[in-house]
Amino acid sequence: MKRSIVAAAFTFALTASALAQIPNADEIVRKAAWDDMEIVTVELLDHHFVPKDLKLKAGVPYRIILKNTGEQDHFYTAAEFFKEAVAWRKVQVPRPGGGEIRAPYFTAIEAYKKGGQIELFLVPVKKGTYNVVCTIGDHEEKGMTGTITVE
Ligand SMILES: [Cu+2]
Repeated sequence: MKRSIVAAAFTFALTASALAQIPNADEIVRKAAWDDMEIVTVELLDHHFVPKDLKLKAGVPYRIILKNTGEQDHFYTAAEFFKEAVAWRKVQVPRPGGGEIRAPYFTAIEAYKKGGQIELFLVPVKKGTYNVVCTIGDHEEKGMTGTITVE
């Protein structure tokens, strides 16, 4: 009986830490070499992502440009990656006429149809493979899925 309580507590601790945000995200963002950041573009089409499978290096600052070149609005949602694997600097819509948003993490990012562009500034921290999906209507069934792998 006592042993199973310990095991349950241990399992809970593991689960809790597995769901945590990156604890020292602010420091990681502050110390990252943003002048040398890598720039990658992900295209959102009707109905797939290009590239479908994105590979990123842990510890490297990135500007990930999400560009919608389709006829419909699309989400690039990677909930687990966004919340648990990344130190966020910001999300921005470029100049002119854009702006930026800073937050501990984001849960969903949408780029509007025909040229909508939104950019993610982040440092991947936690290695692993994370799912990406467009959550609009039947887009997932039509093929709007992918992965982000942090190596
Ligand atoms: Cu979509």
